[in-house]
Amino acid sequence: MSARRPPLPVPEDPPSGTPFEREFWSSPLRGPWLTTVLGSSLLPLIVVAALTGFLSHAAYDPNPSGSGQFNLYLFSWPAGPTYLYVVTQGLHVIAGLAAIPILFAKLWSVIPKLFEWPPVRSLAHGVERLALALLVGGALFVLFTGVLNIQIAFLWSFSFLDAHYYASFVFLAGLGLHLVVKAPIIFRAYRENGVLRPLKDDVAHTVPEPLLSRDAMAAAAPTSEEHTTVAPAPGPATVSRRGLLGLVGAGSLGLAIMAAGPVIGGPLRSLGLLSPRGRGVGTGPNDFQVNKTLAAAGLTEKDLGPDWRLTLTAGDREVELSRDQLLAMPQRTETLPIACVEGWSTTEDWTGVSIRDLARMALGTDAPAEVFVESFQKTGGFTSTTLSENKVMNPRALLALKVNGVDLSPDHGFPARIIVPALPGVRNIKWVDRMTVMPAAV
Ligand code: HEM
Ligand SMILES: Nc1nc2c(c(=O)[nH]1)N[C@H]1C(S)=C(S)[C@@H](COP(=O)(O)O)O[C@H]1N2
Ligand SMILES: [Mo]
Repeated sequence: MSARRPPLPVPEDPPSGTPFEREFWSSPLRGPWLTTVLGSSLLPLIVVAALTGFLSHAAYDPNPSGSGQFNLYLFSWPAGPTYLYVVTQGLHVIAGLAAIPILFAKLWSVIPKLFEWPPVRSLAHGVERLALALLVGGALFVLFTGVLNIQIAFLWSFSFLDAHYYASFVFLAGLGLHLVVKAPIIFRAYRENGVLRPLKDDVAHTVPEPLLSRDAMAAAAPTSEEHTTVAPAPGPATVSRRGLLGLVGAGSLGLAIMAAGPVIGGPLRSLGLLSPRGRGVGTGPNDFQVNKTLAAAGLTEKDLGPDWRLTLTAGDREVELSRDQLLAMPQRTETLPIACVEGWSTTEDWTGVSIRDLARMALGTDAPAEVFVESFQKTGGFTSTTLSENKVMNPRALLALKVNGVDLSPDHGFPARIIVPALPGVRNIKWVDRMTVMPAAV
C-alpha cells in the first residue's frame, strides 16, 4: 500500500449501541488465529464433500452416451466395486454434516466483520462484500438443501437437486477467491501465534489475540480499511479457546458418527439418532429400508397381479415375459448394497436375471448394449433410468425377482426391480415395466 495514498474520508460514527459499533462485540476469543484454525478444520471437509459431490453427479450419468449429450465427466461411472457409491456418497454426507458446527463457529468468529461500518466504503469494498455474501449464502444454501434432502424426502425432487448442484459452484468459486484473499492473514496468523500455541491457555489466561502488525494500524485507526475481529473492549473469557474448539470438534465428530451409522448400515444403523429413516419396512427377509412404499408410489397390489409382463424391446422387436418365464431363465444371486443419496445403505442377497442376458435376448447377439428402464409407477420421480454399457455388460447387474431367498415384497419392487453394483440407489428402479435395449454407441 502506498504511503502517498490520500487519507480516507472519515465516515460517520456507527449508530451507537448497535452491532455496527466494534465495542458491541466483546468476546476475547475472536481473532485471526481462531478464524484461521476454524477455517483450516473446515477446508478438508469441504474438499471431501465437493469431490464426492461431483462424483455423485457423475454416478447419476447426467449425460448417458446414448443421449447425444456431451459427457461432462469424460468417464462412465463404473459398475464396481459394489460398495463404491456407499463409500463416495457416505463420505459426502458425513463430511457435509460434520462441517455444519465448524461453519457456524467460523461465522461466529467473524461476526464483527459482517457488521462493518460503513457497510460499503468504496466500489471495491462493495464488490468484496458481494463476493462474501455469495460465499456465506452459497455455503449455507448448499448445507441447508443437503440436510433437507435427507430429512424431508418429499422435497427431494430434481429441481432441488439442481439447486444444490449449481449453488455448489457459486460456493466453491467464492471459497477459492476467499482463500486467495485471506492467504496472507492465514499465514501471518499461524506465524505469529503458532499453529496450536493459543490452545495452552486456560480460561483465566484467555486474553485477546495480540494485534497483528497490520491490525495494530487498524486499532489505531479503526475507520481505516483495516478492520479486525479482535475485540477493542474485551470482556472476560467465559470459555478458553481449546474449550470452544473442543466443543465444536465434539459436535462435529458426533454428527459424523451419527451420519456414519446409516451409511454403513446393519447394526450400526442405530447410531443414526438424527436420521429420519427407521429400521426396516417389511417382514422376514424383506425387512430392510424402504423410502417409497407401493402406496406412496400410487400403486396397489392389483397392479402387481399375474397379468404383469416385462416388455422387452430392441428396435422393432418386442417380447413380453411373465414372471414365471423370467424365473425359468438362468438365475444369479448377488450380494449387493442399495446406497441412497441420503446417506444410508442396506446390503442384501438379490436373485434374478442378468440384465446382460435380457439385452442379449432382445438384440439376438451379445453386442455391447445400453438399456432404458421404465417403471409402471407413473407419478413422482425416479421412474426411469438409462443403464450405460458398462452396467449392462456386467453380469452381476440384475433384474431382481427375489431378495434373501423369497419373492420381493410389493414395497421392495415386486414383480421385478433393477439392482446394479455401485449404482446410486435412486437408479435401481422398482416395479419394472419396460426395458428398451439399444446397441451401445461406439
Ligand atoms: C464455508 C466456507 C467459509 C465461509 C462461509 C467463510 C466466511 C468468512 C467470512 C464471512 C469472513 C469475514 C469477512 C472478511 O474477513 O472479509 C471470513 C474471514 C476469514 N476467513 Fe473464512 N469462510 C470460509 C472458509 C474459510 C477457510 C477454509 C479458511 C481457511 C483457513 C478461511 C479463513 C478466513 C480468514 C483467515 C479470515 C479473516 C479473519 C480476520 O481477518 O480476522 N475461511 N470468512
Ligand atoms: N419406481 C421407483 N423406483 C425407485 C424409487 C422410486 O421412488 N420409484 N426410489 C429409488 C431410491 S431413491 C432408492 S434409494 C432405491 C431404494 O429405495 P426404497 O427404499 O424406496 O426401496 O430405490 C429406487 N427405486
Ligand atoms: Mo434414494
